[in-house]
Amino acid sequence: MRDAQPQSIYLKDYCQPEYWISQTELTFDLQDDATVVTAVLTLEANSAGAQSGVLELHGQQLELLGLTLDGDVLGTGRYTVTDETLSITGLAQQHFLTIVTRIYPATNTALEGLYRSGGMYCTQCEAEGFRRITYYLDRPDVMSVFTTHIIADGSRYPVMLSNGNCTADEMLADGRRKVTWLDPHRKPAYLFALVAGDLLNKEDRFTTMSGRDVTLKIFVEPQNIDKTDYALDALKRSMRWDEEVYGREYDLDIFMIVAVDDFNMGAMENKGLNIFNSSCVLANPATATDAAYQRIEAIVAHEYFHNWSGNRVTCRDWFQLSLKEGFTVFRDASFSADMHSATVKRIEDAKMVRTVQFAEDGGPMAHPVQPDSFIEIANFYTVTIYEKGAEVVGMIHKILGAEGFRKGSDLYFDRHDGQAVTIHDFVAAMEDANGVDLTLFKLWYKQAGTPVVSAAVDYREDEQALYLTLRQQCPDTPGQIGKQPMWIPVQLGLIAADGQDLPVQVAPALNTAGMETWTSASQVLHFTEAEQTFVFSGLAQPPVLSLFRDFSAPVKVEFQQSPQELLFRLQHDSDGFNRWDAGQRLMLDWIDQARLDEFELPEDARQVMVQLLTDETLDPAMVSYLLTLPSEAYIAEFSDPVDPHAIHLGRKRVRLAMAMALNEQFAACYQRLVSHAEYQPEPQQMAARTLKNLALSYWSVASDAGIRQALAQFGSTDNMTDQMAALVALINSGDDELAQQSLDAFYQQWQNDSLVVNQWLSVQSGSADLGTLSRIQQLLEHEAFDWRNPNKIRSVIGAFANQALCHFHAVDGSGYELLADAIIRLNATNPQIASRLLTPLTKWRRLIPELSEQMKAQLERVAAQPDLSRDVYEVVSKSLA
Ligand code: 0A1
Ligand code: ZN
Repeated sequence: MRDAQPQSIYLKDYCQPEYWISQTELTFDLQDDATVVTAVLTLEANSAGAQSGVLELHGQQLELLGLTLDGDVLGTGRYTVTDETLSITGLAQQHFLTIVTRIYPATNTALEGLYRSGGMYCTQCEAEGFRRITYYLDRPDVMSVFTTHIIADGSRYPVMLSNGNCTADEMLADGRRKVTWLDPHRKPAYLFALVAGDLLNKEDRFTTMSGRDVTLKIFVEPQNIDKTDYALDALKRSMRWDEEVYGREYDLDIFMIVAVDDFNMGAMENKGLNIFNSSCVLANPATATDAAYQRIEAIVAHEYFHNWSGNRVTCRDWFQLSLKEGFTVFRDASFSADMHSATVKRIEDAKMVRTVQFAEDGGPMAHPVQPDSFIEIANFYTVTIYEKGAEVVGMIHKILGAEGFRKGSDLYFDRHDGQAVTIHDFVAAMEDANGVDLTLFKLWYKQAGTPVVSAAVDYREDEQALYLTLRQQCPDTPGQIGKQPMWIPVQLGLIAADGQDLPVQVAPALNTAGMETWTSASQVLHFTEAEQTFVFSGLAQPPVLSLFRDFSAPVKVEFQQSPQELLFRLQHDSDGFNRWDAGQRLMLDWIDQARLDEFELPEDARQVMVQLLTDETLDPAMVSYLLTLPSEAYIAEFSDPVDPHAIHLGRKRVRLAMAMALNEQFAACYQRLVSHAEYQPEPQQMAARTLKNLALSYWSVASDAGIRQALAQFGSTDNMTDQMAALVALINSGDDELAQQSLDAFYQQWQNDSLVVNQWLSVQSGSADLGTLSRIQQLLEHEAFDWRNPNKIRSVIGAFANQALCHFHAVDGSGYELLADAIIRLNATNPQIASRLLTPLTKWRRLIPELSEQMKAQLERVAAQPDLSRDVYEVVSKSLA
């Protein structure tokens, strides 16, 4: 909690520490009421640091029990303790410092540092949690070799884990057990981890490309032991992929994953000991949906890939967070693309960027991929750092090509192995390995906001040429007024009237930045100025332009195309991403029209959709995406001002119109895709289920036969993908009694499986039909709800505020009030979760006035609370500024 106004920290103020910590030896004495931590630090003066002889260590919520320097107790005159620091004066070049602290894991509800989850102990140290364990230089540029001793009652905590390799396991005289782990790799404190509990594990092995035999283990609470196979398989596939695609292999003899129920985020890449939110690792066919399986695969890969992009090469300071996160998201996205459909993965990612990241970039928390200041770093684990950061790395990949990018990543890893570096170092490796100058490109890291690119075309019959004029402009964002033009890679194609791609010939030498204007193989234009005209020649007919294929840059595009051209591209564009994009634009237009009046599906569109639904040669996952309406949140990003009720109405009408016009085809498509094969979480089956269940959702909107089919599927299936899809269809049926009966049956069946209960909570809380205020209030009182568990909070309050938009935006402001109440409550117990829940309220300026004012009033109410955490204070104060 804060005592004074929280202060910003600035990138420009970075300086190296005065001391390094070469060795860190920790002893954890896990007792019932408290844990005593003894830290022995080997301090060495940094010749490049200031030479004041003062060491200022970070520490929070610690009880200091003892302090010795080189074996002598430190006199009180030599050190000062504040709420957040321990300062020691009069130090020389080298010392052994021993610090004894007491901490209280059982009452740690913030879930940072060492805490208890169920019957186990676990840690979360990124970004600044280690300072809740002992006094330390808790900053990522201080890297140390860690030895960890864990002492506990061996019968209650038979499993005791930390980073690295287990080097000793002994019984103490008092009957307790002491286990020792040594991690030979130097690492910052944020990668430290400890786990102790009564856990079971599933084990496997992996042989690396150089022949190292690695033991793989996933630790879980006993009831979850049948849910580890998929993650273990995903881990092995990730390890092989990183060897094949990046030439990176694993570097310890053991790699462990632990599943915990109480976790603020998805997972954490602690060296050799990844800790996962149980929802991001545990799965079996009966309890996890296909979407959950894919999420697990992606997160297992993400955390594993961090072993190189994050751990071997880490961040100098937290302003460089995207160095590891943007790059690692790019890596896990490429992995998922290789495992499933690359186009579908691209669509998924673009949806996320357009819906969530563009919103952040256009709101009060907008920040560059490399921020230049923050109040609370935990607030900067954002879609901008992660997803936009990944897009920026992806643009470098587009510019350099796969081979050039690999040369750059090899140089980066080799040059900086074992170091804590900056985003600048990453880009420099890419430049040096390829002989290119990316100075202009680096603006993507520095400038916040989403560039808007407008395009105008002029076909000149006499020249048989198409003139394409592009203009770019990036809006002002908090603290950044007047942006410079950026280097935007524009991948494009020209389509002939028969639907085939035309050869693209561009007039040369219209470009800067030392790149060829046109890379014909990748068909990427380099658009680097505020306005540029590109001329395409040899065109006997005016072509249809397909711009920003493969979502080649995270920009907003203003380019008028007629409904006929959009429909044509939905049918013929050779770029799968742009087929989808054309369809979405068309649907956005329909939804816009349908806000005002009843809607009927145009006949030409109906015909194209019939074709899609009946062509069995198409990838069913792709067909499903092409026929899925944009979400209300996606539509909101294309609306100004945002009227959530009009969006809801428009979307509902279009959905009904599509369902009615294609009822027969949806029914037939469903029947065709019903399978009696045993469930497997593998790509082809997943793709078929995606389309089958989309068909069911439309079918059941328009006819009783569809509802009957949903009911049959609900009661007969052996897998959660089909059961959940059926449940959603029944909820959307409009028959409240049927919806409630189905929900009751579902709860009856799954009440003992906490992860399934979370799905049960969120399917109601996020529902446009059911997610009313009174239901949310009931769920908050339900036996299954727990204010200490972030997954439960996300399943009820998060789902409500982010998905059940027509209820959250209730005109009387009651939805906003409920959210603000939750935030105020959580501010005191779990500030990170409280702060994350604030996101929907940060959008108040974009709403229609009657809603905007009510939302603002709730933000003001939060702002007026005493004892705001730094996390909540930062978001609220920036939102109201
Ligand atoms: N580095 C992790 C994400 C993470 C960040 C912060 C956490 O606690 C505050 C936990 C996890 C990742 O990228 O997966
Ligand atoms: Zn990460």
